[in-house]
Amino acid sequence: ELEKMARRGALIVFEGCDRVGKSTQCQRLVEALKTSGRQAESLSFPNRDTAIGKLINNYLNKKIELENHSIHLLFAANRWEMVPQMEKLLKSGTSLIVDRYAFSGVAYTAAKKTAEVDWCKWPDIGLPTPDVVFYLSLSPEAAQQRSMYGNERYEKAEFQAEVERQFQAMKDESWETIDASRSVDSIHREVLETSLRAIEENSHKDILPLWK
Ligand code: 2DT
Ligand code: MG
Repeated sequence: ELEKMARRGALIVFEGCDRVGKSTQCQRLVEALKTSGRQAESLSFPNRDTAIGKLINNYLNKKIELENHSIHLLFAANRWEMVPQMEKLLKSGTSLIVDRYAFSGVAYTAAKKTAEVDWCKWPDIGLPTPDVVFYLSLSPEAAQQRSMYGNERYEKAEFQAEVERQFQAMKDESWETIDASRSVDSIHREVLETSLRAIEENSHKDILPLWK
């Protein structure tokens, strides 16, 4: 019976501080899945291409200032505006490989200490729940040594250390924590194996609402 039902794609999320290798691993994973004949697409948040995303981009580039709660809600809105497209792709059997998601939203705002974690989670309640969250963990010192942080907002060692603490407090046993000091190839092999398993295991399961 199950075999006759359409198989959905998996929602696979990468989280972590800046410079831990999320984007590299996203790219490698999408390529590997496609090469193996599976449908896969990448997506990153913030999605700077939309009207809301352009506002967020101006904030990150320090062209504009926004109040902390206000920018938090824009990041969440920037996820919600992508949900119809995400659901359509997942239902059609395409796996989505996502660079940052609601967990970044919570960690970065909570690190500012102007809003409680529960408040930070609220606007993202009900988003599609990821099938896998890969948490790339690296000490802020090691991240900083990889290359100089750029000029964007948040790219400061002290703030990154607080973001890392927020992620550590938020993560649960369902997350796949990865020591991001390992080589790109060795991380990729582990990520691919876990992702292939998740694609198989979740293909006939419903997508549940996040944090409900
Ligand atoms: P990138 O460097 O990955 O483009 O991220 N951020 C991101 C938030 O503060 N809230 C969010 O909801 C998301 C998705 C993390 C740009 C910066 O935006 C931060 C770094
Ligand atoms: Mg960045």
